[in-house]
Amino acid sequence: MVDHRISLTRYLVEQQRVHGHIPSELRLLLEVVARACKRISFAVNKGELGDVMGSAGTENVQGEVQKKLDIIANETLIEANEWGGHLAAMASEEMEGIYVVPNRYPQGEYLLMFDPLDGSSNIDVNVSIGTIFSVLKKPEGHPGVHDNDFLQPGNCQVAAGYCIYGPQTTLVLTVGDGVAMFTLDREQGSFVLTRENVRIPEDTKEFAINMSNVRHWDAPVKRYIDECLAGEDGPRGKNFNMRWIASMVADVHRILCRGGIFMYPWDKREPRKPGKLRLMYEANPMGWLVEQAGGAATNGRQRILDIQPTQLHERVSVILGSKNEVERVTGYHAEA
Ligand code: P6P
Repeated sequence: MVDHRISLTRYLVEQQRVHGHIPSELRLLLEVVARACKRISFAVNKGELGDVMGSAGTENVQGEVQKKLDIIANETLIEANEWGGHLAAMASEEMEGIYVVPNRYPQGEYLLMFDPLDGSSNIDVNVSIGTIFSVLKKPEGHPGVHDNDFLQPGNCQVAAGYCIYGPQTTLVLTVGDGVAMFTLDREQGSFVLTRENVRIPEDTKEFAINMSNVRHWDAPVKRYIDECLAGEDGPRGKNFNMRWIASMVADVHRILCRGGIFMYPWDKREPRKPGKLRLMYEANPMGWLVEQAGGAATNGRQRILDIQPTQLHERVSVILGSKNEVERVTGYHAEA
């Protein structure tokens, strides 16, 4: 049977030529990122057989123990992208500073940020993990690249996506024309379009939050979750289910596929930290994907994509998913 599904390459060419959404430089960059994700997928799927499990015995800039696969994924993305001529620089959760494309390679006009392997605490227990990426244009007007060039709000992104390494390896992408999903065909070694114009239901009965933190939450979050737990006898008049995979990519993928609300809010364990998740390469790309699918993403008080970054690795409180639920939680913050 001839497979009539279209490839990632054809989808991107059509976004470039037919819809005029993206220039060829960006199309080529996204194809390189996809190839890097394919290589990471093969490394992840080796597991114990590939000497890729466990810790690398080092810490990253976040003070988190690095897994071997964190480093493999980071290096794969850098090696794949540094020579192509599409990028001026990269930034990664695993690296303190920005990585400027070496002079021996042509400089491009894009900035690529990524969390090379999100959810890496799940690597050793065979639970889905993923790569998250975000693309910005380098600001005009000055030669070279400065750290501050990366400090653009999420509403300036020109592309965003993730690749989830689960039972299937699926690349999920937006270039501002809705959300498309591509499943890796391991026989052909290529990503094939399996869903496009993804829509998140505006209502849901499923929330995702780490309940072990309940005693640390702010009142609006506690109010929302208490109401969900009260079920059909409570103010919501319906029962809710809970999911927490502790892999943002997996929780967001579920929400893109069937709706739900994901919350990693500020809590009083470390009151000076606005939240646990990072703005530039987790909340912004996921926030744009969710909005492009008809959902919403706030930090409890404002749209995540409107936040003006002040630091490369800054953290943010994240409430995203089904529009009506996110608006409810954000409304509770406004009332507080
Ligand atoms: P906790 C993974 O470490 C991560 O950054 C996200 O992918 C995930 O949603 C969250 O942290 C899980 O955090 O505190 O539940 O382990």
